[in-house]
Amino acid sequence: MTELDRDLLTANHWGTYRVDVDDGRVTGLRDFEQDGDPSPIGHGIIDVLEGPTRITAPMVRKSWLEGGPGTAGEKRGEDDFVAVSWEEANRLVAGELDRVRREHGNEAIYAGSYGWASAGRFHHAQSQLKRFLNCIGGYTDSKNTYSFAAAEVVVPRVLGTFRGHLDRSTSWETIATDCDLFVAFGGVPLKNGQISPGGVGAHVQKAGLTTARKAGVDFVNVSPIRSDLLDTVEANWLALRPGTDVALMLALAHVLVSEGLQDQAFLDRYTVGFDRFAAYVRGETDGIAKTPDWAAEICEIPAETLRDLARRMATSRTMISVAWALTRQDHGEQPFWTAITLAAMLGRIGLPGAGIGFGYSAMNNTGLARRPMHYASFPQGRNPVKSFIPVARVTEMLESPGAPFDYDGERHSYPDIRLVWWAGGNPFHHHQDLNRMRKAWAKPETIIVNEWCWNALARHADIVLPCTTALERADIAMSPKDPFLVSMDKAIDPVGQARDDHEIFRGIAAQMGVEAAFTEGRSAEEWRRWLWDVSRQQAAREGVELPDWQAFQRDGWFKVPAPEAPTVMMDAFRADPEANPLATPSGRIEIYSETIAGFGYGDCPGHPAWMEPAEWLGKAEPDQLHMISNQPHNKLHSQLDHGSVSQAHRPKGVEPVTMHPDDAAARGLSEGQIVRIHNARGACRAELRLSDTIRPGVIQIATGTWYDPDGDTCLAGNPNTLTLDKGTSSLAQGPIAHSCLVKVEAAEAG
Ligand SMILES: Nc1nc2c(c(=O)[nH]1)N[C@H]1C(S)=C(S)[C@@H](COP(=O)(O)OP(=O)(O)OC[C@H]3O[C@@H](n4cnc5c(=O)[nH]c(N)nc54)[C@H](O)[C@@H]3O)O[C@H]1N2
Ligand SMILES: Nc1nc2c(c(=O)[nH]1)N[C@H]1C(S)=C(S)[C@@H](COP(=O)(O)OP(=O)(O)OC[C@H]3O[C@@H](n4cnc5c(=O)[nH]c(N)nc54)[C@H](O)[C@@H]3O)O[C@H]1N2
Ligand SMILES: [Mo]
Repeated sequence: MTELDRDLLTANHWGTYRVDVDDGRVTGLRDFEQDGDPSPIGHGIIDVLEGPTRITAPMVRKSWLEGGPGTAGEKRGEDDFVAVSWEEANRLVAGELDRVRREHGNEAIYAGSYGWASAGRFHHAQSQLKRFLNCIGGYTDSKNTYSFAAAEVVVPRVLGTFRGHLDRSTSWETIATDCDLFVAFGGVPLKNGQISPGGVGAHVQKAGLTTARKAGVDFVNVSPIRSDLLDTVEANWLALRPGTDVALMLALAHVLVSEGLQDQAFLDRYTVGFDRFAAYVRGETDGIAKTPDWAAEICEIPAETLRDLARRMATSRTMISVAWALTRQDHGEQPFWTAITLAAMLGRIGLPGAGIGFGYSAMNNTGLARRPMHYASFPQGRNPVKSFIPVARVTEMLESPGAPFDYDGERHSYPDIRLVWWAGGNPFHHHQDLNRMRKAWAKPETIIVNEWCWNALARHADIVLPCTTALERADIAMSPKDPFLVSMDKAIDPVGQARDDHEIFRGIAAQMGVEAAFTEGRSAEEWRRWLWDVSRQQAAREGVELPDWQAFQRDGWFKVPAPEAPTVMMDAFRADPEANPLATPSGRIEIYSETIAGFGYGDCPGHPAWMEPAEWLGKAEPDQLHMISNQPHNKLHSQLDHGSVSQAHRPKGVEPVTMHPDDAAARGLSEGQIVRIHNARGACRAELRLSDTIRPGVIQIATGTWYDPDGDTCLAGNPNTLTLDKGTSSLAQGPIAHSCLVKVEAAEAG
């Protein structure tokens, strides 16, 4: 499409690719030559750009169109859709927005619209949606993420910031040179390193791990799943019960305290509240000493193994790595707080290759040496509406308007939502207890969705506005988390009547008389130039010269030079804690937080503590199993689940579930069989895979399968029919997908 004297490029959260186009159609993607470890995920888009799953015209649910807003919400997901023109769609949407804001106020519009959308800096669906709604009076928003909400709220109380430290994760280089022992809670599964939000130029996670191993680093994989660490790093596997990491870490702390192995000088200089934590560990406050024998009962790792590990950690340069998954469980605030405390006791925070790492397990960018760049974002404007929810409280909000909820020391109440708008996220993927959510989803008067494919979200909407994919529009992949800046070229024309999200909102803005405020008079091309030029100025202030727009377009990509020295998290604080205090009340690491203690929450006390999760193997019925629904290796969440790469792993049309052979034998189940996973909340079908790489008592089924409900059962295998919808605690109210007990039986034939 674009007249360029080079191969076309595209970029997304899973990589950068060259695009082959023939006669107006995308015929293939080729791996980016700068990427030594490319991800296959991208190739899954080719066969679904067109065809029955593509939304090619604005669509309105029949009952809504005939009966108006609020008609037969319970038929969402079952009703037929009627195609309408864009003019008609714009008229319907504008009229309904105007009605809702006049009758109920802008607070009645929920547009938290959580989700990953696409990688481009301009066509970021949420930013487009939020900017548009801010032009017409605002909306109720959401706070925090599904990834690690608990950490986003608790870690700033303990370390002053969470994201600030995450963005300065200690580089893999220093792990190879300065680390002896890498203790990975939740492992470092290579499947996850395929991803980086906003784009990936070159994948480095595998090289980071293998180089460290070659340099002599010993690995410990604390996880119910052995394959959470690459075989070649020869990790020692501690197959704990899910949800019991805090008990295990407390036992390590107990060994350190009782053998006097903690680094008291570090604790004295850099932390507050250690004594109160130590008293709890010794059992002085609750009568329970957190000994290895105590923990062994809870996590089912032998006490002797825990003693040995604690002593090794005390005498080695140790990196404690915690997977984000540990926050997505009941009391998910505690694992990171406990891990930080343990790392402080070892005294190596702020030194190369050691200390604490948040999420080497999660993203390609964790541990990737890169400069701290700042780029321009598409401006969202100001939202005059103050009402919000913690992101994972969406079902409760729809169920209970006006009901109070606690969050981070404050009490708020749920708004009365009449209109929901989602653009660039999929709650029928990400939310827990989908059968419950689906009932609550029937309540709003109108649900509007921008989507490109007929997934469960689109099928459960009233008005579906068909958007383009990245291949149908021009953009820039420019993430401060990756050194590669990539031109996302327009490869083909929009499929059917699909429009870019920006163009969708421009049309509705025009209908409502706010087009000039929405566009500021700039075309899409002019916005891209603006984003580049402002980013270029900001980069210059960091001492990095980005090419001008023409040169960038000519070359297609640019790599920001690597920093001169590797990154070490919290090195400045360590070097001089008085000059570089943390942004906590004490300026130090708060092992005890007066602030949190002051909130008086029974489910989140003033120091890290073990609290039994709502569901775990310690209080399971004999035939119950713990279900881990982790990230899929063959896609990003639900994106491209319908594409060839994802479908190739699902020959029987249902998602595979992994089970230990002993658990299968006890149930008379065998490899390849279709099973039914169920609990009181619902059920899903899955194809059984047997493996001794999973701990007995635990099953693993990836998230991402498109929800396909038949009553309370998902026929395709979406595990969120089973997960529990409850907040981590009154502090963060984060999601807890990983605290979930289920039963498994053979599926009925047919
Ligand atoms: N059980 C369980 N559940 C989980 C998790 C878990 O571990 N276990 N993990 C959680 C986590 S960490 C996360 S981050 C969430 C992820 O949840 P989401 O981010 O909501 O999931 P995605 O499937 O990435 O949703 C992105 C949606 O945007 C659409 N899209 C893509 N490009 C565009 C575009 O240009 N415009 C528009 N309008 N739409 C576009 C896609 O088609 C897709 O429907 O899931 C959470 N849910
Ligand atoms: N391919 C691919 N990569 C992705 C994503 C994707 O959808 N696909 N999603 C991205 C996103 S949005 C996010 S937030 C990150 C998430 O990154 P993570 O949260 O780190 O990813 P998960 O795969 O959910 O979990 C990592 C491992 O933790 C283990 N685990 C689960 N529960 C426990 C527990 O209680 N204790 C211990 N010790 N281990 C446990 C599981 O075995 C799991 O494999 O991944 C990102 N990377
Ligand atoms: Mo996430």
